[in-house]
Order: sequence, then C-alpha cells, then structure tokens
Amino acid sequence: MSALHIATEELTTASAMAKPLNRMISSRDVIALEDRYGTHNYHPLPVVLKRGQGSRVWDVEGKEYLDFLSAYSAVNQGHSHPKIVGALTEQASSLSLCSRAFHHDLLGQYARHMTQLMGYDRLLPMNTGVEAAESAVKLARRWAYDVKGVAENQAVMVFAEGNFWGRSIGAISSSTDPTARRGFGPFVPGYEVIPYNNLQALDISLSQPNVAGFMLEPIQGEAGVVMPDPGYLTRVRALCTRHGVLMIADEIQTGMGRTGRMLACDHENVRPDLIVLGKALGGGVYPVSAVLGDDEVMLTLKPGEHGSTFGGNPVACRVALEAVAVLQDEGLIENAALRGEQLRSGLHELKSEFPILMNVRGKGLLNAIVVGSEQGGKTQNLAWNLCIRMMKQGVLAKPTQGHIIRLAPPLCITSAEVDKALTCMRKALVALH
Ligand code: IF1
Repeated sequence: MSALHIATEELTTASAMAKPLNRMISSRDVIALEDRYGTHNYHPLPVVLKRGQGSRVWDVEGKEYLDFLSAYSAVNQGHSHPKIVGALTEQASSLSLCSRAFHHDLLGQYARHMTQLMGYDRLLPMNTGVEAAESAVKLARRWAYDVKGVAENQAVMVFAEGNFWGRSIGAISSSTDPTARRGFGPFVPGYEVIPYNNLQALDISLSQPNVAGFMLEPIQGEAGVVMPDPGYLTRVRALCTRHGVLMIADEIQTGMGRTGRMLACDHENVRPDLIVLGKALGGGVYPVSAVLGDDEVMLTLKPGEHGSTFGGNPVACRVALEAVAVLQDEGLIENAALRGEQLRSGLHELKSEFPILMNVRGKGLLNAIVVGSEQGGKTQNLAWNLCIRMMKQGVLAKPTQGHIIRLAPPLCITSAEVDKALTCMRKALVALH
C-alpha cells in the first residue's frame, strides 16, 4: 500500500472518528482524500477553494483569488449571489421537489417569463446542459419524423467539428475530440460532423433530404473560444431555412450574457429554431437547463414521451427566475461587454510584450489566450505553468486543449478587478520567462 494510501487511511480513520465533516481541513489533506477516494476524471489546479463572493474565491488557507473560469461560465452572476441564494433557500424551505406527476405553482409562471423574454412559444425544463442538448436532439428528430416527413429512424443530425455539448453517449457521439470518445463506443448513428465556420460544407450537408437539425455553439467554448467569421450565424440561419432544417443554438456556455448580449446569437440578430440554455441559468447555485422553441417543434412531444425527475422543479424555477433578474437588474450583460473590451485591450498589451502569448480572442467575457513558444509551437506545459504562476499571483484559470487558457470571470467583475488580474498576469508572465 502506498505511503499516500496509508497516510490517507490514517487521516480518514482519524477524521471520520473525530467528526463527519472537517471544515478546517488543509488543502494537502483534501487533495489526498480526493486522490484516494474519488475518480480521476479531472486534473484540477492544485488549489482547494472554500468560499466565494462575487468575482472572488478563497482557498482553505484563506488566500484570495480572482476567479477567471466562473465554473465554466456557470457563475455569471458571481459566487453565492445573495438574492439567488435567498431564492434557493426560501424555495427549498417550502417546496423543493414534487416531480411533474403533479403541478406546482412556479413552472407555468417561469415558462411564461422565459418564453416572453427569449421570444419563443414554449420551454422544456431540464437540469444539466447535456440533458437539455440531448432533449434538443430528440425534439429535432421527432420534428423531422412528424412534421418534415423523414422516414422513421432515418433522421440525420449535423454538428460542427470541435463541438462540445456534454459527456453523455449521445454527446460524445458527435465529438471530434479523441479524449472524449476513446473507449466509450459504439456511438449513436445518424450523426454527421462538418467543419465549423464553413458555409459550403454546411450547404452540402443540409441539402440531404433527411436532415433534422444543425446544432452548433455560436462560439465554441471547449474548442478554445473559437469564433466564427462575422455573419456566419446569419448565413447558417439562411441555409437552415432554405433546406428546411432546424437551426439549434447551444447557448449553454455563450448564453446568459456571457458574450455581452443575453444570447450570443443576438449579436447578429439571428433567431434559431431551438435555443439550449444551462450553466448560469442556475445562477451558480443549482443545475438548471432548458430548451426553448416554437409550437411546431415543441408540441411534437406527447405525455410520457420525455421527462426528468428534477426537470422544472420549484427550486429550479425560482432560482432561474432570480438568476435572469440579477443579470438584468445589475446590468451584468452590459458590464460583460465593457469589461471584455477592457480585458482584451490589456491582453493585447501583454501579447506585445510577451512572445509566448500567440493569440488573444473573445467576445464579452468569454475570452482566451493561445500560449506557445516560437520554437516549441503550442506547448501544453507552458499553458499549465502559466496557470500555476497566475494562481500564485491570485488569478485562477485553466487550460483547454492543452495550449489555450480560457479567461471568463463572472460578469459582475469590476474595472479595478480586471486591471488587478492583468497586473497579476503580467507578474506571472515575467516569472515564467
Ligand atoms: C466537463 C468543457 C466547457 C458546454 C456546452 C453543453 C455542455 C457544456 C457549450 C454540457 C459543458 C462544461 C462541462 C465540463 C467542463 C465544461 C466545458 F470544457 F467541458 F467543454 F465549459 F467548455 N454545451 N461544459 O460547454 O453541460 O452537462 O456539463 O451541464 O464536462 O468537463 P453540462
């Protein structure tokens, strides 16, 4: 048995004997416990957080950080927002869950508010992003059979290379990332994957007779904040309309104000046939996701044909209403646009001084820097080492795709905090050279 194992065993026995939950536990002990008793499906930065407020988080030793990941854009409103936490605790104390076997007083009001806000007829409530995205795929296929007249089991769903919409078998079946797919086959049939930001490939693909829908991220998050050409979304909308194919926007990461508009599609005034929301719809405190669309698609589902134990529960409805209200009442969407400009301007200055910053890109507060060295190209170690140095300076971010660092703070970040983060990044870059 390894020394770590023995240490953990002793630690666990002692702490388990002493008290069920040790809130004074050290970072080292936390990491050892996770290593021993958890699964190793993540490689987190070596930091153990204990408290969050607004754009800031604190580790178990009390060190403060600016959060530049926002739980992958699920904490747009800031950590532990008092109004959202209040909605959570208030509703959890009265009626937390009753399933959809019975009505409850909030789902109808929530669905009305969201559909009127987003400009659609109906809302399907789910919990996690992947559940909502899977639901959108089911809706598109059902619409293809019942409305478009595609022969049973012949529907085709089109996705873009570099897509990410979750970890389910359905989601990874469309993935082009070997790490997401290896060892999990066989995969879901009826999928076609085309290059992102390539209208000719899309036109050819959608001209097939059995295509139900084209699901895409307006900006690809996991791929490394990959932005399409200006006007791409507009042309996607036109091609989907021309070919009688549903345009499905996965706004789980780009929605809820992240890019400086409520939806990323709003930058081009494009109205997809279905939008998929998640992450910050739950205000950073609860898993809430949704699909919004019009009657022709949404009413193809009949009782008993789709559902979820927690989908549309009272807490989810109450939290989501507050999560949306906070974005609007506190001007967080407008702030995302302004602070994003400020951040990218500062990052471009850093890029001019530090050659390892090879590219800066983003919209609103969904940004990324591409890290590499002239001789070594886009090397993974550099990005990780830069994140470690940034962590030591008080800014938390994590690489994606190895050499890209996503920079996505909560939308409540202040101008002074952006400047502070840029100063910390400069110190980290100096330390790295
Ligand atoms: C992980 C990525 C980000 C998403 C989009 C659907 C989902 C996600 C555009 C599914 C989820 C999360 C999942 C999390 C890390 C994070 C992530 F790196 F994996 F891809 F943000 F970029 N559509 N993204 O980004 O939503 O089911 O997770 O609620 O799995 O490691 P979910």
